[in-house]
Amino acid sequence: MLTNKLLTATRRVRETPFTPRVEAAGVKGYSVYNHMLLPTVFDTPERDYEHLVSHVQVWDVSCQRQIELIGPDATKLVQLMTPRDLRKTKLLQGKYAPLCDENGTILNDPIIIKLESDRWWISLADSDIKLWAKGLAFGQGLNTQVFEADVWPLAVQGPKAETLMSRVFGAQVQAIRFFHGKMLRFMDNDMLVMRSGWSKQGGFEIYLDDASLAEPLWDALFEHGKDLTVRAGCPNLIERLESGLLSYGGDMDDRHNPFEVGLDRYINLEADIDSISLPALRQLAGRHQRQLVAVMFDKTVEASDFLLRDKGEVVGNLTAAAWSPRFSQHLTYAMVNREWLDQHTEIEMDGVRGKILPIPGSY
Ligand code: THG
Repeated sequence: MLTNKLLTATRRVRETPFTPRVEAAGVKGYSVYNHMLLPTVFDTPERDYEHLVSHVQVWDVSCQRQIELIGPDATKLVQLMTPRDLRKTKLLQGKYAPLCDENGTILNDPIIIKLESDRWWISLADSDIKLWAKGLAFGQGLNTQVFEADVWPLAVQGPKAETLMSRVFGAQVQAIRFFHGKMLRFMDNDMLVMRSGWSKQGGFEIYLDDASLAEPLWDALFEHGKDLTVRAGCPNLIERLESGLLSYGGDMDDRHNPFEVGLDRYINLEADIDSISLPALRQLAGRHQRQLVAVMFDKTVEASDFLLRDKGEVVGNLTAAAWSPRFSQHLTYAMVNREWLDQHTEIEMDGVRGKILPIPGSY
């Protein structure tokens, strides 16, 4: 099925039920995410971006795998895994919640979705959380099943997403609040539709749980979206940087804690909950030595080494960079030394001036 032979197709790199349509749409590149294909470009990153911020795109984000926890102790297990207080989560509500280990280190930054009182999905970023969850369940003697569900999320993103989704699923989609979901009907099947997605252009994610409906669903979105200029798309580096979204494995990984990357906004240090990372995180609060920030440069900086330099002195590492059409600036994310950060709001790298800003921020 793969046409881009730079990535050899093997059974370890999993296709998705949408792959035939993604291929037919002319995908130009893939990445591998949770051992599954993730499209990365359809035209050019710049043209994909312009289309995303103007129209509506359909994204195969099946690689956002769902780890399902089900059983009497499922709620206990999911709360052990995250320092975000999940007690008030409503049915079919999602919460962006870091997963941290006993040292307060970030293992993943998923969306956690409550399906039933004793049934949860952890909608993963790219790391092998099923093994950690199974180990915890076994080690703690919890009565919970842990498995990767046969679910393939399809995102519909862009300013015209609500119009398109209303045509396919009915006007009910308009009543869905941000990070909440509804079970909606498509071809006599109920599927979870949530207002979410890895862009800030507005949109929804459809949690498809019947692979045989993948191509009919894709085709319905394209048939109803012709006049909306619908096309295939994928998470876009330029858009996500402008929107302040973090990428696990890129901007952060299991060497960082939530304070260093601004995810402490999504944890509840004071909550009276049983979460294995909270004791360590309470100790770490305010003590971190480095910080992820946005650095906006007047002109493109050539940092082939991905080092951030201030007048020649290395002060941090770039984690991502792209030219931003919205700000007409070269927008980068960088992990910087906090002592240096406390004394600087500007930087000069290879003669190019940059401004240092928080993520997410009003750049
Ligand atoms: N959708 C689903 N699963 C996912 C992602 C997704 N798993 C992997 C990855 N993306 C997880 N990372 C993020 C990061 C940010 C957001 C969503 C997923 C996000 N954040 C909002 C913000 O930053 O403003 C809101 C967070 C909140 O208020 O709770 O949307 O995209 N299914």
